[in-house]
Amino acid sequence: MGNLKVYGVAGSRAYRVLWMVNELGLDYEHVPIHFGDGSARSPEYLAVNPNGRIPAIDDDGLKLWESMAINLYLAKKHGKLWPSTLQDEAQALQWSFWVMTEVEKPALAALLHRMFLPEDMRDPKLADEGEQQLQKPLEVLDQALAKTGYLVGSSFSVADLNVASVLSWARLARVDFSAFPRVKQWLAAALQRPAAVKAAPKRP
Ligand SMILES: N[C@@H](CCC(=O)N[C@@H](CS)C(=O)NCC(=O)O)C(=O)O
Repeated sequence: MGNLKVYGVAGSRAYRVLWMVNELGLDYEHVPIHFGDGSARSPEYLAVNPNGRIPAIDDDGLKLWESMAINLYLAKKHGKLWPSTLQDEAQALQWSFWVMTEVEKPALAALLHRMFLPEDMRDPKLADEGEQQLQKPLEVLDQALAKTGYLVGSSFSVADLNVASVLSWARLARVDFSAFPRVKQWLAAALQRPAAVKAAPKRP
């Protein structure tokens, strides 16, 4: 079975990877490296991810970082949530790059400035700008979901997981999805999957 370590606390981008390992039903050791306390800068951790960021994995000696790359690797390795054709595989890569380049930054702006930053550091204008910048990608996503209700093929795959895990920030930030009903429903269903619920940070 091998020896898998997942680095990074659930309340970070490591959530995306924890969700994936739960979907795959893998045995793993969770190493809850935090991003705010210097532990991601220790020499031991820098030997896993020289960027000093979470998440990362060590899979039987393979050290890998970048949340989307990790999830694509794990799905392909275990042959689950992984598309069965080259064309669908290409689309899973497409959606994973897309969500990082088109969605992550504005979603994070909305999250930081509506929820995560201390109140005196929040700038509502930056949150609203983030929400505004999400309109076009949300429209693209809504159209893409029209055919089967999933991003690639006709069942839940790594593409849905990668995109939904990033968009979970927009949902937390109370971005208005009412103009994108397919996205709203697809996102709610994805985030309610048992593996996603299990991976989510436990709130007191
Ligand atoms: N593109 C990377 C980003 C990783 C990242 O920035 N993680 C944050 C936590 S969510 C982090 O480690 N921040 C610490 C820092 O930047 O010093 C990925 O998706 O894995």
